[in-house]
Amino acid sequence: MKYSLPKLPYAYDALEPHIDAKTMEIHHTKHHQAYIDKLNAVLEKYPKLADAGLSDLMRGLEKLDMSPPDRKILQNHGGGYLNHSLFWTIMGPQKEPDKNLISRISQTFGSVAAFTEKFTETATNHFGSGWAWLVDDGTGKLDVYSLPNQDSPYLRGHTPVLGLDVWEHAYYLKYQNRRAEYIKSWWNVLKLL
Ligand code: MN3
Repeated sequence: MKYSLPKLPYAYDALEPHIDAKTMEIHHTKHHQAYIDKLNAVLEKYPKLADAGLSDLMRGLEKLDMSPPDRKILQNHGGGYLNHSLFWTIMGPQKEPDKNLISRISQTFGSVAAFTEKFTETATNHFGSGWAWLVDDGTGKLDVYSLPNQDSPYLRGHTPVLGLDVWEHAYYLKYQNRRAEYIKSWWNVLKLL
């Protein structure tokens, strides 16, 4: 198997009370694992793609020699693998501010507070399952938008910098329908800002 579940860099209960241990455990061991299993299964059918990096496959998805249904599986489950792999690493029980990122955000959005407001609004208003993203557009410029399902910013040629999972599986046990509350609380466990 090519892809495997990355180890969580902290305990399942490390993000309490903002994200509960049960949600973290199910999210990591069940949801993330399921994306990986389906990603590996589809890649097994295309040995020629085995050595390519997943972000490169996403960037060139439309040009890959695959059947349309398999291409969709790669988009969904490759995206699911990449998105969650990033998500675990940008969170943590302790703040570890990234000075370079903070400076870039301040330059682009005016201030970290203005960025936080824009990102929160984007995540809150996203309809249905998906992610809010802070991306580097490839020219060094930062941008904020949301994408549906597990679509990766790499599909647009952008590099994901920060992502917030707003699928219900990310918050439903603790927050039920209160997505806005989950998003507000999430800033406490985003370690980089
Ligand atoms: Mn998820």
